[in-house]
Amino acid sequence: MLTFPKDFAWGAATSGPQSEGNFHKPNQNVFDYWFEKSPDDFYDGVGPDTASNFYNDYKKDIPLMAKAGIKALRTSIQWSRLIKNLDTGEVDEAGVQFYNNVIDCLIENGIEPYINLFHFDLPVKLYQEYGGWESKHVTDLFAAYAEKCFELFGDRVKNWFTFNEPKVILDGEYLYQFHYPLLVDGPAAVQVAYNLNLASAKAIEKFKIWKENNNSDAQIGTILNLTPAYPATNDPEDVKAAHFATMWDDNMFLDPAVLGHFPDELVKILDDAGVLWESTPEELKLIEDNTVDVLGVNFYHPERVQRPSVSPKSLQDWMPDIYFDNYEMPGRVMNVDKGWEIYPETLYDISINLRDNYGNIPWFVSENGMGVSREERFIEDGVVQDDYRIKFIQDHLVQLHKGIEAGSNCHGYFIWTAIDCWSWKNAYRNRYGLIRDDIHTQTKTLKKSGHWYAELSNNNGFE
Ligand code: BGP
Repeated sequence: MLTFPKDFAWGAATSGPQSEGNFHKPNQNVFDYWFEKSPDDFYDGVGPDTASNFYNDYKKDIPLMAKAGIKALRTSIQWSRLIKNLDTGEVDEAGVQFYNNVIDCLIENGIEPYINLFHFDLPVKLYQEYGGWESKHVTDLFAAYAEKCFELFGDRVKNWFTFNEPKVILDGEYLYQFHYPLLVDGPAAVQVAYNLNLASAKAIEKFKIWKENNNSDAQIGTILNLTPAYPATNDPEDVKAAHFATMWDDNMFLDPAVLGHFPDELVKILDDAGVLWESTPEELKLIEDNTVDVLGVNFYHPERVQRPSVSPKSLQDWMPDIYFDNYEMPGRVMNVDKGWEIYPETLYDISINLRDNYGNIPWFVSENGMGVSREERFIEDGVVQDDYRIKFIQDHLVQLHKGIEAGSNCHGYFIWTAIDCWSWKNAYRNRYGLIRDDIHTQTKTLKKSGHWYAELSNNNGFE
């Protein structure tokens, strides 16, 4: 039996834009806007409007989550739905009511709410009017929105998070064109990275004041997708490339969030390349003073990296691609449907890295999961027989447990996701849920993994 520490949180993660659907919309977010403009960019032409219908179904969905053993749910508030006037911060009453209902319903069902404030869903107006995350004004608006959330829901929410996967915002929106506005602009991506760190610190500053004034014992963190890079060979050029990739993909957010400063080496490289962000000493001090209490780690796959093949001269502008290339390691185990490598050992490496280099910060796995297409193939007796997902979770938990035994301060595991949900661009192609959603009828049923997860969570471990 592999037993986890007492009070280990067995959870699931989702997000507002991917689950709620059919929401009364005081504002559009970038995904609403993009889908309306170009439905063909989305798999099967399916957009975020329906998602898994959580807005209408939460009263049925939440008890089902409890049945799958989920004791904590990480979801997000949509800025575009909660705030009616994005400049003044005036709230939308229907939005406030909905999030109040959800939080209450979770608590009534014995599920601890973990609330994240931003899951890629920028209100499109803030992009169109101010340039989105390139603008420092938007970082102030974000902090004001965060403060509003603490005031509205802080009497019941004890676990807050500023951002989900800020690195994906750069990758998707400013470098590799998989999220709106589909730009290719390396220098802007660098500024956005800085501004997202700044926005997180500003929200944490507001949180601390709110916490003090309200005598609260809540905590705040951020959620990072860590993808440590392993070099293709021991050749110093490959090792150097992997070192840069880890700094760029992980440490650019991990270091400021936990240690309060950017990695000196990365700052020097960006400065030498003439693309370093604009910062002020006051902002850097704010980042230093407002580190996280807790870290959420989304882990899906590591990176395999080799020396770069791109010559800087072949690019019009600076891109991180001049420092490293991805490497398709022969023989690696792949989730073919999603195209991601499966290598649970990295979770152990992350545990040890956080223990040794980040002050053994309290952390939890805030997302980990397996996306599989056409799961109806595996239905028997009305239940998806997803043994592959159970094995995937077990293999990752073995490595996590090893990390905890070695002293890493991990206190939870959150599967992505509770109920099959809508995914950015992929729509419903890859399903991740412990609970199947028949999207034609919005009928939701536990998969085999849902029944198994309930046992796991009730036993605090597995045989
Ligand atoms: C993470 C995101 C989630 C979720 C998940 C699965 O990066 O935080 O929002 O979507 O990945 O990825 P996908 O839905 O693209 O298969």
